[in-house]
Amino acid sequence: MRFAGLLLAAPGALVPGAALDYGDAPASYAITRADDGPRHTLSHRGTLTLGPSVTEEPDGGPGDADDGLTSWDGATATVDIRNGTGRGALLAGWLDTNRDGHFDSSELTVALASGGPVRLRWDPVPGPPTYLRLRLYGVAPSDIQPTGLAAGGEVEDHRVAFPAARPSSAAPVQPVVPESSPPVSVRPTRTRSAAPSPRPSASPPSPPVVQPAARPPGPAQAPPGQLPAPPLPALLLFNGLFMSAFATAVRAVTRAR
Ligand SMILES: [Ca+2]
Ligand SMILES: [Ca+2]
Ligand SMILES: [Ca+2]
Repeated sequence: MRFAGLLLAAPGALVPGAALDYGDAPASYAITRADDGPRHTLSHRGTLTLGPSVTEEPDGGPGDADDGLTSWDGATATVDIRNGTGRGALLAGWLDTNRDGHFDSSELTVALASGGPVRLRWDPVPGPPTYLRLRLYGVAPSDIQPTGLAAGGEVEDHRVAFPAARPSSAAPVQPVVPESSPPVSVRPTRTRSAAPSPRPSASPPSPPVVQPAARPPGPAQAPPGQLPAPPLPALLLFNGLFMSAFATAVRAVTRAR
């Protein structure tokens, strides 16, 4: 992103061996001189800073004192700009919204900074903490980048968090009725006895069907054409009389001889 001509030029301050301010984000964001990390000469020390102060470091790394970010609500960063140069300045901020460990051009927001609080805003990206890089330029850069050398101003890296999502208020649970379902009408329950229903016109009830009981075993039936066998007591009586008559006849014959 180019802003050439947007700001008034300031006296060149890229003096070899000048004191420099670096960033202190994790290494993946590029912070050291070897990685062409962001660095600002301190030519405007005391007149153009993020917050009240700026520190000098030999190289990028932990230990930088950052005091320019005064508030952060998860989408808006409020930055305290101290600008005593009498000229305009430019504030650039990169928020690693996709949390890939790099500041991308799509994550850049800029604002003019004449002094006082300046707000930079991004679309909210709730989730784990991520990093925000602020660069304040006193000289219009030809190409605004999260890395490289700049004359004057300051760079600060901040680890920013996001507020926890508020639990939604418990809404009453509504029964789910498919739209295709027909409306359901509920009839009141009748508490008195119902009117006698008309008797069915069907035929009178059939008599109960009597199942045949098991018959005790009886005398065998004689086949057709034969006399039935006499019952056993009669047969025994007949045999007894026969034997008695036979014995009497035998005795008579014996006496006759
Ligand atoms: Ca500062
Ligand atoms: Ca990123
Ligand atoms: Ca710094």
